Amino acid sequence: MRVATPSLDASGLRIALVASRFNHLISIRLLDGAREALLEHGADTDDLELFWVAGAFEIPQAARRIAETGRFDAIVTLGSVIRGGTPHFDYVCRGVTDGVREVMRTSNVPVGFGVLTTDDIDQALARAGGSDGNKGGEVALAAVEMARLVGDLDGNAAKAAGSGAVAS
Ligand code: INI
Repeated sequence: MRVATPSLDASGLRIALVASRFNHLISIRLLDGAREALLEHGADTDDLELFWVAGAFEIPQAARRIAETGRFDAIVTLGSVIRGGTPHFDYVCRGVTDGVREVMRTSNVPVGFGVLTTDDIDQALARAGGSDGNKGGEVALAAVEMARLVGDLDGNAAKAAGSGAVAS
């Protein structure tokens, strides 16, 4: 059986990061986690490009246009939606999750979903480099793994590097 082994090798991959300015304090921590994980896994800083948007609701449109440029192998979305006293939280959460899923479904570019949806700021801080780790890093590596998988399925040897076939 051919097994496409997962690869977290980010070398040579062009990766776009889309970050929300809303709850900026959380976004910059997620961004630090994502950048650190990508560089640790071989990404070149010149291959990373950061796009700021106003809020999480804007992330899907930015991700869609970034995917359409054809310039990137993966997209990492970063932000946080923190529950307030109104249903607005639910609409923004639904907008960003449905929107990002749609970009993944309709484009060939993997999109890492790094938008935290939490009840309060402490839960967000815990997941943005605090006691629960840094979701920015985890999401960035998930996007790298998907970019390698897509490269493998596309028969793109350069993009599939590292996700070689092994017999088992
Ligand atoms: N945007 C966020 O990224 N996080 C939030 O918690 C949030 N809340 O709570 O309102 C938020 N709202 C702004 C929204 O994403 C859009 O930027 C705005 O509606 C303009 O389109």
